[in-house]
Amino acid sequence: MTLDDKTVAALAEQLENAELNRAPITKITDAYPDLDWDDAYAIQDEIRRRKVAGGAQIAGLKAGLTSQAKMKQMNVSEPVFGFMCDYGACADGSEIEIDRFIAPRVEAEIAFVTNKEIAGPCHIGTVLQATDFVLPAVEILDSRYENFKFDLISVVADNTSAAAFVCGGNAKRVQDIDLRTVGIVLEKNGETVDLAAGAAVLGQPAESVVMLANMLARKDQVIPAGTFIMTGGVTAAVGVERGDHIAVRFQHLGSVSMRFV
Ligand code: OOG
Ligand code: MG
Repeated sequence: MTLDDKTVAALAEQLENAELNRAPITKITDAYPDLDWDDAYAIQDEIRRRKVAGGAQIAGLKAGLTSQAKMKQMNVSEPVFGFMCDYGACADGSEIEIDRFIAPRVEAEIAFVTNKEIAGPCHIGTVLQATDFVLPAVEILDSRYENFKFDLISVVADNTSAAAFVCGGNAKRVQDIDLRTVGIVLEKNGETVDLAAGAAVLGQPAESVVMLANMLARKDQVIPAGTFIMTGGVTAAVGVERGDHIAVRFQHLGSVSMRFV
């Protein structure tokens, strides 16, 4: 950790204001090149504290940069973790105001909902045993940095670009589906723009939950029972504009769609 509490608080405030005012800022490592992981998560934790103090509820947790496609797209090699707020939840099939965002991108994800506490260090067996069901989702990302110019440390501080999410389709018991071979097709305005299989995420999306639990264990935290977890984009993230219709078709899990207005 290189920052004092005052600087953490100031950077968290800058990032939250960038989100609230849709006014992107330069990546924080420009001003603080020596920031480390602990600094980045301390800033993210402070944003979370501010949100909860302001009346928002935490709707779930997320892992990001868990697929080869995303790691390549972002030129990084390690997953990152963040949280989602209740006000980011959008209904399946709904119209979403594009002006809520700075430069939104969408990506297909498989979400887990737990029914038991998961304490790391753990393994995939622990995660599968504690999973109530899985369901298809789309994450709407929005970086608070200008032109998405960021590095891993900056994106963690910015709550991993979390902005909104849509869940839909059919929930399935995790033991009734082979998540590795689930086919996923991302369509924009009726055209296929990307496709993937569940194995794109760390070989099996449940591994994202393992990594999340293990990361939290280093901070003496657990994944509580009943947690909604987005396991990371299986496809690359695709930019959207006003008028765009997005539909993601998940084999066995139904589809998720939305229109940006
Ligand atoms: C970082 C967030 C990555 C995912 O699922 O890979 C993420 C970004 O691309 O802005 O949520
Ligand atoms: Mg994501």
